[in-house]
Amino acid sequence: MWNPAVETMPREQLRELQLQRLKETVRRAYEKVPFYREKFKASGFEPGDIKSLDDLAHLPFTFKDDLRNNYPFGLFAAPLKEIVRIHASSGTTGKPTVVGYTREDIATWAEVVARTLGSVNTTPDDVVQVAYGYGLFTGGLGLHYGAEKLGATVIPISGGNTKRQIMLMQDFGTTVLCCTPSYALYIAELLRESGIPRESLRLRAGLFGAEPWSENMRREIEEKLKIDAIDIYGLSEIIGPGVASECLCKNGLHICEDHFIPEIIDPATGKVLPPGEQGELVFTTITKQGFPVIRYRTRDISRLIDEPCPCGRTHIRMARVTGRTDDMLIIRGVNVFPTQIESVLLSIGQTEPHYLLVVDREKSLDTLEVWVEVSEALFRDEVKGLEELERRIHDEIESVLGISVKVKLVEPKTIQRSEGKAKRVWDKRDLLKS
Ligand code: DLL
Repeated sequence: MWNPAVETMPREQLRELQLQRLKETVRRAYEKVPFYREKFKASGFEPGDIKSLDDLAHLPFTFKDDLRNNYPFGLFAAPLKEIVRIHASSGTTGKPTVVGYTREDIATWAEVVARTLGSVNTTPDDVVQVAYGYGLFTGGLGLHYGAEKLGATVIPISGGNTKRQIMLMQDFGTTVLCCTPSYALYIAELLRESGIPRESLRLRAGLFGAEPWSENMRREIEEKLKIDAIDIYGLSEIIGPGVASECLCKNGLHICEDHFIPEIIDPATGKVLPPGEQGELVFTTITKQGFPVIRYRTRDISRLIDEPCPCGRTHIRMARVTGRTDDMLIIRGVNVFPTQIESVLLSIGQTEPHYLLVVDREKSLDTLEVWVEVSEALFRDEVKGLEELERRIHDEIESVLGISVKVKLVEPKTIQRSEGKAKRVWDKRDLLKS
């Protein structure tokens, strides 16, 4: 554990710390950011009204659109001369959302990422290969600073060039791999194809996040790479990676509650839901100086787990994110998450872990086609075997989703690989609209 004093802090003490920091943050946002001041005033709220943590629920939400409307620096709470770093996440439409960090924020970020790395017992003896993208995306530099703070040896290779990734993994003795789960599988695949013996690697753990993945995908990665695969979560609007990370119990992600207060709300009504109930994650930063965010609607779907964890950490856990309220597919009125389909595919196990969901509209009726790659051997197999597999996948997906789907088995390497976040959905309905 990187910071046992904080990570195992008694909850009562943690709540006191949160309240004090929340008060400071709300005041800072009110005083420094006109957007928050106007919003608070409109809802009849003054910073002095925060008397307990429960009062947070009276504050208005912040949405991604608020960031866009205040592009680029409108929500910064520090002058640009105090901002030492800017990151941005590419929006699907128009301008990116921009975030800024003061020197103190960068230190906070390194601290929370060091905890993420500490969850797999990373020490200065470890060699950490950061294969998340470096650049405006927070993945690369986020993991980088955390690993350096911890004193590990960092390989800042960024994403892509998989052959080189593997060569350096062998030559430099990488022990901890950081990348998206889909890229981890891609690396595993290339390892197998190149006939590289697993013994030539020292790899023991992987910190995977930035996109939704499933328990079955974890199993697949752990088996193929023979490592502990840990789910790590974060978003640039809050800080980047480091917001939450699983411990080796692999049963929910501990949120760094001394820096971020989580809530789960009903996305339709905005009402706060109790621990255990599924809804949309909302975060409030309580230590950030450059870019404090109050009640940010992440659109990510999860639930909070407030039972004690055997690892000894006292910080609350969030369940693995199953999807988003916005990129959740709605097909003929049914909510469909790509991870549900991924789970079915991986549990059947006769296909490769590469798939694409193709959504279309025929005569105003939504259609869903699931393209899945099969192995070379199976593809060359007799048609009957393929038909049987297709039927089996079809039946299982239909029974899970309750809607009809078409399954198409495709040749190996047909579906585009990703070196960053995987693209699992091709929604042709959008194309029809534009
Ligand atoms: O993806 C930060 C990050 C980098 C997290 C590296 C973990 C590792 P953004 O590009 O702003 O930031 O995207 C944030 O990605 O709202 C989720 O929808 C999704 N996401 C991130 N981690 C997970 C995860 C980075 N472990 C958005 N499981 C978030 C599911 C995740 N979704």
